[in-house]
Amino acid sequence: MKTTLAELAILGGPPAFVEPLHVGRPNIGDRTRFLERVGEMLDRRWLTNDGPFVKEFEGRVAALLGVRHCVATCNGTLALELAIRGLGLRGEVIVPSFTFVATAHALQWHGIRPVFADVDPRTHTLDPEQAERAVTPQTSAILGVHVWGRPCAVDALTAIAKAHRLRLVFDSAHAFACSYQGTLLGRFGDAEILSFHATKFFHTVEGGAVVTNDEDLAQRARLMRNFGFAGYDTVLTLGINGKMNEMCAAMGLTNLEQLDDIISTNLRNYTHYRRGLANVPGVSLVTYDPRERCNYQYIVLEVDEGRAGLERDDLLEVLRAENVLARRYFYPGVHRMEPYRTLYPQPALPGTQWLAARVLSLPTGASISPDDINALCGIIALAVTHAAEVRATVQRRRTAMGHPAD
Ligand code: T4K
Repeated sequence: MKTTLAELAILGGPPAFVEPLHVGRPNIGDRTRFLERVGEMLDRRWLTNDGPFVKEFEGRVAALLGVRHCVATCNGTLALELAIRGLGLRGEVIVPSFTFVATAHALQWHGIRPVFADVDPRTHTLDPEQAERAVTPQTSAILGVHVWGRPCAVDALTAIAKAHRLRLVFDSAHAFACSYQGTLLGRFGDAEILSFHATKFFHTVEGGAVVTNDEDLAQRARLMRNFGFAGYDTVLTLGINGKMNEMCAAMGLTNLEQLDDIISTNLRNYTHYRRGLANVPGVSLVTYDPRERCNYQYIVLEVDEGRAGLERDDLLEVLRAENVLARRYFYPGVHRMEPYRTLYPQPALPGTQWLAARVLSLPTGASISPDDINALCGIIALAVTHAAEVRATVQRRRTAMGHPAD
């Protein structure tokens, strides 16, 4: 545990961690069980195309979430695309800019303009009032994102979608096993989409799903996922290859068996971070509502420069020097990325910009121990205690490296 300024790596001390700590280090479930399943798959010689593991996985996810249909896909972005196509979205879709770029890309890829509306900086999710203001005659849907697994204002967005006759989709890439007012997410709006990417607390290596209670949508998504095939030689619609393979489903089934353990580990980590950062001025941990079910997969800080004496980016450099690969999810906001900043005039999104300048995601999951977390929190506390010296050092380094401001 570092206790003096000189020990900080940014001031010349040795890095606290020999191996880098990653934000998205995958959780690996029971290897023996996974390899048994891989063995079964090889023996069966059925590797993809709606195989038995995929069917079992879909059934288990649907049952867990209490939703009628789960259509598993090769990734979350493709699941978004199937929902977009399957629901016939067009024109404009209202979406937050404070999200991973895939949320908007999936729309733009299909010639639909993502219209960015601001988020509520307290919740980090789409502000319903701002979403409603963005409705135009071209709007076909609202696409809300349950950022960090904290649910959007589901009821308010549902009412707006109904009032304007819009489709409502939720990007639940972060929100597997999280609830809204006690009901697990996955059955709200016309559809929700999940990501099971390796960096998610629960993963299938690569994977995703459309979950919905809409029978027609599920049927269309299934068809489109497999080139539109309805039989050996019958193609009913335009389709794509969006299938989940058996290896990924085997990983998913194995990890599902340990879902509760993974969540407990995340909760343990969250509790340690909370304790470790409780008395650090200007550095606050984004909290989760204890009345809701939550996967606790993201540990997110907000850095208030005025109180901490450090900017978020200063802290990022301090941590990187210690071999902690913290991430600025979701900087700078999708509306300030290409192609959106060039293609469309972008509105000022003060809530999004305020957040994008302050947030920092930290490592969690099974690969990080309570001792690691204590050491990491100690580094943050030390940097804030000596904010002026740390800041001066960071600025000198930036100037020496030729980029005075990021
Ligand atoms: N909607 C939302 C709201 C999303 O957050 C995402 C994905 C999507 C939609 C789309 O879902 P998918 O189509 O991806 O299923 C990562 C993930 O790749 C991405 O899935 C995730 N969101 C996003 C928040 O994080 P990057 O570009 O930051 O990944 P990368 O390569 O920088 O990796 C993150 C960290 O994890 C690194 O420090 C390396 C470490 N890592 C990564 C992998 C893959 C490992 O240690 N081992 C690994 O196997 O996007």
